[in-house]
Amino acid sequence: MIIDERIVTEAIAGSFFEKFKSCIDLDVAIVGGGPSGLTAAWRLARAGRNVALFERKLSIGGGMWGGGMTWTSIVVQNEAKGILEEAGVAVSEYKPGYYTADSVAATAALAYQATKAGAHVFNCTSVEDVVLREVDGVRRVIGLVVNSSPVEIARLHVDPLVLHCRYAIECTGHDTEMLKTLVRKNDVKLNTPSGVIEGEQSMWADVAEANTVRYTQEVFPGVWVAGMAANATFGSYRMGPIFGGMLLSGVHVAEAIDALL
Ligand code: 48H
Repeated sequence: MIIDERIVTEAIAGSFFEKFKSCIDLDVAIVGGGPSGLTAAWRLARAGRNVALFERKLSIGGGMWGGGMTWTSIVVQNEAKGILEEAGVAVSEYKPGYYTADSVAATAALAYQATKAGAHVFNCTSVEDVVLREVDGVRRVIGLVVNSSPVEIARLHVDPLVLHCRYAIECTGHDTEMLKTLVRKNDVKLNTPSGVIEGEQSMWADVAEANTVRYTQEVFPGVWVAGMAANATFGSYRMGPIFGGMLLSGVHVAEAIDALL
């Protein structure tokens, strides 16, 4: 076979822009490709929803690749073990209720399941703003403003593009970056005790793990928070390298939004 470079170029441009065009009107847009975002993308795509995930970095996976302190093992508790197993990851019991898994295998498996189920993943793409509109008298986020991460990193003055979505999920982890932008640029009140982002507290794994799921909520019309961002938004604790809460939060947000759609 003789390889024609022009066909390679045309194939990449054609297939990418087909994918991008199919995401201009999404059911769900996920911001951040860590474990919570990937799990939500997997479950929503599997439920037949048109879902896209936007990740700033070249690699999706967020904080899961490195396990604890770069030691590539993660821990999940009883309640979340089945999610990893369903994704095809081998888990082994360390002590009753505590399971370990290879962090690289777990991250790769979640990414594989999400893309295999049909989630559209855009790596190297930063969400830099939201689209806020009044719908039936209520202000609501109805879309995302996205840009190429290299543009953002090089601080080039290049305008972004815009996608609409019925729901957005804030999965940017500790930084709650998308929510911070929503609050900074607009006079809005969140569904938190103070009406703003409460901020993350120091380590308390037990409470934090339960709270990650408890605080996986719609925090503003059209915006759900999941994973570490849910904890940080509602003023809960960090939990270290136990990842069950992230996975359970991803499942929970997917089921809740799927039920609303
Ligand atoms: C596009 C963005 C943007 C943006 C950020 O941090 P993550 O892994 O998030 P979670 O919540 O799925 O998992 C949290 C977990 O990794 C963790 O940090 C834990 C358990 N910590 C406990 C502790 O005690 O420290 O992933 C968030 C992703 C990252 O990949 C970012 O690059 C990405 O979001 N991101 N993507 N547009 N504006 N901001």
